[in-house]
Amino acid sequence: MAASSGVNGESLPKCARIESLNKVTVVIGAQWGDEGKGKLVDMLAQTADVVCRCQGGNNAGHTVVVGDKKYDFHLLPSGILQPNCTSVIGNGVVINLPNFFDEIRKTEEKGLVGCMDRLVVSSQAHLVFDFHQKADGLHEESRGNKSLGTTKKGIGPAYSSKATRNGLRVGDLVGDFGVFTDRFRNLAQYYMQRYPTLDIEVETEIERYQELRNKIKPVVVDTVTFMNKALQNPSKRILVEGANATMLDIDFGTYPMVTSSNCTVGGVCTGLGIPPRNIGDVYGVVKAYTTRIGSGSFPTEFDEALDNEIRTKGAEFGVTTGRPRRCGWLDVVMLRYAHMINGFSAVILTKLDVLDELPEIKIGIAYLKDGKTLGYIPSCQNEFVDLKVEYITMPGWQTNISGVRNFADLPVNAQSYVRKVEELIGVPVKWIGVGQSRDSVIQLF
Ligand code: 2SA
Ligand code: GDP
Ligand code: MG
Repeated sequence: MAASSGVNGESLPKCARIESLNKVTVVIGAQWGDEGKGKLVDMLAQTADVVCRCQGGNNAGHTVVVGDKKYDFHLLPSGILQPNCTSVIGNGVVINLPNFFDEIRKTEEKGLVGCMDRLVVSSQAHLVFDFHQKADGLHEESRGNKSLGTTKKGIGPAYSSKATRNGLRVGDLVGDFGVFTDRFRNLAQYYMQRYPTLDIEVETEIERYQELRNKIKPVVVDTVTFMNKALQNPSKRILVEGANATMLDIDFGTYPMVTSSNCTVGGVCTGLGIPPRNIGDVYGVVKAYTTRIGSGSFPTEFDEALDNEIRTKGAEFGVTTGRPRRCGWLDVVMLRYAHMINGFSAVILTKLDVLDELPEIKIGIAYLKDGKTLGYIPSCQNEFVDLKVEYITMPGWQTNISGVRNFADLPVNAQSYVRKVEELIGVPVKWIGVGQSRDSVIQLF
C-alpha cells in the first residue's frame, strides 16, 4: 500500500490520509414545493460546471426568468441555460421520453439551442410510459374524493414498476431491443389487466420507442462513472437541483399525500450514485409563506379571502398543471423538521415581496393538540385533524421592496421578519428573493 507522512513524520497508509474532497452543492425545497428552487439553481448554475437532477420526473415545474423570457423546466435541469454547463439526469429520475423531447423542443423554440449537446442521461433511469400516466389518472379517479391530487405524469406508477422490478430503464431501451420489446409487452399486459379500461396500442408504442431509442442513444451514459470523474476533478463545480420538496418526500412527507421519490438530501446520493462524504452545502429553499398543491393536511392554510389575495399576488398556479395552489402562513414547525432531515447550511427566503401589502404577518411556531404542544410532526393524516397552530404575529412593512438589493435598505419590519425566521429555524438566511427575475435577490453573506 502506498504510504505518506503523518504530522510526526511517521509513514501512514494511503487510507489514513485526509484527501481533498470535491463537494457538491445541493438545493432542496423545504416545504411542499414551488418555493423557487429553479431561481436559486439558475443563480448558482452561473458558476457551475455540472447541474444534476437526482429524483422525480416531469411532475416538477421549475421556473427561471431571464430578461423577458420565462423558462419552465420539468425534466431538464435548470443548468441547461448555461452554455458551458453539463446537465445530468441521474439514475433516480423517471423519464417520459416523449415529454422529454417536447420539453427540449419548447425550450429550443425560446432560443436556447443545443440542449442535447450539453446533456447526459443515466442508463439506469427508469422510463415512464404513457400508460403509466394514464394509469395515474385512472387511479386518481378511482380514489374519488380521496384522490391525492397528483400531476398525472405517471410518477407513482413508474416508481411502482421500479419497486416491483417490472420497470424498464433507459439502458434497456438502448440495449437489446428484442429484450426490451418482450419486457414492454409484459408490462403493458400487466397494466391492461390491472386497469380494464386502459387500452394500450402495444405494437404502435413499440414502433414509437424504436424511434425514441435512436434519439436518446447519443446522450445515454453511465452517470455514476460520469459523476465520479467529475468528483475526482477538484476544479469541477457540481450543483444538484432537488425537485418537489421535503414535505412531499415519500418517507418524510405527509404520507400518503406525497410524491413517490426521496426529495430530501438522501435522494442526492441514491439518485446519482455519489458518496455522502461528497455532499457539501445544502441550501434550503423557503418561501416567505407556504403553498401546497394537491390534497393533504395544511395546518397554517389561510382563510378563503387571504388565500385568494396571496394566490393572485404570488401567481400561485402549478407550472406543470396550471392548478391553483393553496396558500398559508409560514410554518416553522415544518421548517425545523426539514432542517433536521436535510441539515441546511443556509436558506434562501423567496417571495418576500409577495407579503408587501399585508398589515400583519403570522408565523406558525407550534402545533397544539388538546391544548398541549405536540413535540413532533404527525406521521398520519388523521393526526392532523383538530390540530391547532400557535402563531406569533409580526407587523407588516406595507412598502414595495421589489427594487431593494441590500438588506440594510429593507424596511425595518421586513428585516425583523427575516431575522425572526432565521432565529426560529436556526439556520442563517443567505439570500432573500424580492421578485421573479434573476437579479431580484438580496445576498446577506
Ligand atoms: P405526483 O404527480 O405523483 O408527484 O403527485 C403527488 C403529490 O406531489 C405533489 N407535487 C407537486 N407539488 C408542487 N409542485 C409540483 N410541481 C408542479 C409545479 C405542480 C403542478 O411546479 O407547480 O403544476 O401542479 C409538484 N409535483 C408533484 C402533487 O401535487 C401531489 O400532491
Ligand atoms: P420551484 O418548483 O421551487 O422551482 O418553483 P416554481 O417555479 O414552481 O414556483 C415559484 C414561482 O415563484 C415561479 O413563478 C418563480 O418565477 C417565482 N419566484 C421565485 N422567486 C421569487 C421571488 O422572490 N419573488 C417573486 N415574486 N416570485 C418569485
Ligand atoms: Mg414548481
